[in-house]
Amino acid sequence: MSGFNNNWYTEIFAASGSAFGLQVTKKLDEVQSPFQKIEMYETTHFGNLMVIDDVIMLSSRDNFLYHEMLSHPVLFTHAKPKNVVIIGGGDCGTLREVLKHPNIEQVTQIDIDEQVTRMAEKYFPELCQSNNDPRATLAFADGIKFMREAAPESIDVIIVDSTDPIGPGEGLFNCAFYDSCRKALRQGGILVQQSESPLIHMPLLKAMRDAMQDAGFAALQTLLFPQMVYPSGWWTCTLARKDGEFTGFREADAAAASFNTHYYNVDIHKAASAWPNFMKVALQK
Ligand code: SPD
Repeated sequence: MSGFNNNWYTEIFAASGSAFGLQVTKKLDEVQSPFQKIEMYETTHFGNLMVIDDVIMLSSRDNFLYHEMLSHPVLFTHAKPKNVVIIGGGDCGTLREVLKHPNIEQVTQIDIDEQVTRMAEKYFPELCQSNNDPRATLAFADGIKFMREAAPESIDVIIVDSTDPIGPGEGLFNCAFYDSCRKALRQGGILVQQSESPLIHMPLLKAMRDAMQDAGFAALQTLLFPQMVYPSGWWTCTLARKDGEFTGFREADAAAASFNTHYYNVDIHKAASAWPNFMKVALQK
């Protein structure tokens, strides 16, 4: 069973017969919110660690990989993004990355669980440093309902920074949700969602892509990146265009970006879209 034992936090991935562990100096906190159990640990080498319902969400040391890849590729692919909705993302790491883009005028973050943000403010203050940016609105509500009720053609970019598809995040991985997102996007709009490990979650990745296509998205692009604290250490996000094709990204703008990133750059963006052969085989229609 996943959990804290003998100064190690270990997450067991039973379906793939594997596990990942981090050495812990102390348990910092545990809260049972109305939605989920949230734990915080201080680790020996990875800074603080957030675990939700026994699944590792982020560490201080390596969250930049995930948060940058969920933000910058989609924002440099959209022709002119002005307003962004983040579904989930309560630790505010994705929000911080999005707000680095000076052309973004408005970001609304909808996480169902306020407790995640309150604990991130305490244990990951660096991720919450832009929460008071006047362009940002933090709401604590049901992201599925929010998207269902969103005004048609009102959003440029939707970022789904969710947990795995169990618990409160489950309804963020199906055709009905993607259909709401597609309707809420403006022409040229793009959805991006974390889409799990290519090595051990291929059926889920395929099901997500199929559901996005069934919901009417015109084109998909799955990007790969490393993420040590998630199962297999290799992760993906999938972009879905409301219309048109993926024909590249605003490379010159990305190269001239006025802000710092630890992982993302033009070469990484290009490389992230290269698929290994096993993915080409598994995901061909
Ligand atoms: N297996 C865990 C996947 C969790 C992905 N979301 C993490 C949220 C970080 N903002």
